[in-house]
Order: sequence, then structure tokens, then C-alpha cells
Amino acid sequence: MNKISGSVVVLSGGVGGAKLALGLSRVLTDEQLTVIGNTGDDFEHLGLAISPDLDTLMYTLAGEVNPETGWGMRHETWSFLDALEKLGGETWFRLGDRDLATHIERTRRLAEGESLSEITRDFCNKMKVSTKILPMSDDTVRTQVQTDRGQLDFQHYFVRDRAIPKVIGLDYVGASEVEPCLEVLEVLRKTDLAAIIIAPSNPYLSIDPILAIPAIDAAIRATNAPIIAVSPIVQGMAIKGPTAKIMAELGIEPSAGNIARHYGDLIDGFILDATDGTMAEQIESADLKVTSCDAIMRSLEDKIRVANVSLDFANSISHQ
Ligand code: FO1
Repeated sequence: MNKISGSVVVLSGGVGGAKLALGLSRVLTDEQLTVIGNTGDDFEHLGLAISPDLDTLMYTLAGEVNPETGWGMRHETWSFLDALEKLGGETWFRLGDRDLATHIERTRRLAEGESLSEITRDFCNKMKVSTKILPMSDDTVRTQVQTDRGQLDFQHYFVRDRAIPKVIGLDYVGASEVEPCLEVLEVLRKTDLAAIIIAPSNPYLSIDPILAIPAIDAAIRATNAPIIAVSPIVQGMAIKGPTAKIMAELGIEPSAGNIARHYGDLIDGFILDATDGTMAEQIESADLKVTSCDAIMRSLEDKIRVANVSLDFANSISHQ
């Protein structure tokens, strides 16, 4: 058990962030932990409103996520997609039969005027997820990827085109105009806030859309809580997904140090994977403390270990 008391907020995208969120949910109480999920990956597909990162967080915390992929549900069947294929429908975005229910029900409830956060809260209740998962906003933010093949919606870039197009730039359309969910601001303004943890998600695709909402960025910068980021890059490579490729295409050498530099003065602490431990002195400064641990999270024990390291590290920084 870690020593941290008080509230902890995690900023998370999909798979990598969900692993840390699961670890934190095992060492913190439900009253302490709040997860703010990226919705920039959301999109309308086959007439359905799809929120991949919220679903990945919910399924992971429910113990229902597909362990091979890290997204979608386990014990999945694919009758819908097989039937859709026969009709000539779009099957590049793999929607399993169980997962499909989430998208159909979310779409119905949004059309009836419920907010994304209300629906997410109710789905979590129904799936016995007691951890608070908050969309960054109930309003629409869409990550658009500028590529050598023109502007692409996020999922077209990431899934349909398998992240092959060369990234020239990223836009988080709507982020500067939307309001955060009210509960997001409430939790970031709690007087007992003890840590803000940026999960090892892709900074460019999963964390920046959250920070691009001005009121969220301002609320984070206004806290006295230590802000810790966990590196999603190990030995110059992403643990999962195209982070390193995107960095290289943006002209940034893929390294944990450049991830720390990307977050700049927002963060007080940075956690390296132990195999990058020698980078600590290059990254450390008066304003940035650095530590390292085995940051690869495969087993539940790994997730709990990285969660405890993050919390103990935040604790050590806040008591300086
Ligand atoms: N990712 C893929 O690479 N291929 C897929 O077919 C796919 C389907 C899918 C369905 C539901 C869902 O919630 C996520 C899904 N993802 C798929 C993952 C998703 O694209 C990414 O996890 C996030 O958008 C980025 O973290």
C-alpha cells in the first residue's frame, strides 16, 4: 500500500493509460481516484457514436477488456461483423458483438439528450466499475491528423490506414472552444489533491487533446499537487502504438527525454523505464525530478508496481 492520502487524478488515453489506471484503482480508494479520459479519438462510424478510450478504460477496470489487444471486449464473437462483411459494409474498425452493445446503447442515449459523462457513469455502474471515469468534455473534440495524404480523422489514420501516413501535424478540433465536464474541474480544484499523473499514453494523440482544453490546462497548472508523467517511450520505442513513428515524423528524436521536454514546465516529475535510467541526469533539473522503474506493465502486479512508484514519487516531490 502506498502512503498517499488525498485525491489523485490520472490523465489517460486508451491502452497504456488504462493499465496504469487499473494499477492505481487497486492501491487507492474509489474516493481518491479519478480518471480523466481522452475523447479526441471519438468518432461516428456506421451511424454509431464510438468513444474508444472511455470504453478501453471502462472495460479494463471491469476486467472485461480483450487482453491480447487492450481494447474491445474479451470472449468476443464476430457475427455482426461477418454479416456486415457479406453486405459490403465497412469492417476495418473491428466491432465485436459484445462491444457493439456499448456503441448502440451510447448512441441511443446521446440521441435522447443524455451527456457522455452521464452515460459513462451509468455504464460503469452497470459494469460494476466503481472507479470514476470522466470524459474530458461532454462537448465534441476531434483529433485530426495532418498527413502526407491530407487531413485524416483520427481512427482513419490510426486504424483504417494503420498509422502508415506520414504525420505532418495534429489538430484537436473544438478543444479550444469546449468546456470540460464540470466534475473534471471540481476534482482538479479539490483542496486535498495529492497528485496528477499523466499516464503512459501517447502524448500527441491521447494527452495533448485533454490539455488543449484551456480550462483543464489552467486548472492543472493552478494546483499545488505534483504533476508526474510516466514515459510511454522505452529505449526509443513506444511500448504500443505509433508514438515513436509520430515523433520521428514531427522531426523529434523518439526518446523518453523528448517526451519529458514535450510536457515541459507542466510536469514536476518524470518516470523513466529502468532501461533508460542513465538518461535521468540529462533530463533532471531544478524543476524536474526524475526517477525510474520497470515501467513495462504486463501483469496486474506490474500495473500495481508502477502505480505505487508513481504515488510514492509524487509524495516525495510534494514533501520537498
Ligand atoms: N484499434 C485497432 O487497431 N483496430 C481496430 O479494429 C480497433 C477497433 C476498436 C473498437 C472499439 C474500441 O473501443 C477500440 C478499437 N480500437 C481498434 C482501438 C482504438 O482505435 C484505439 O485504442 C484508440 O482510439 C487509441 O488509443
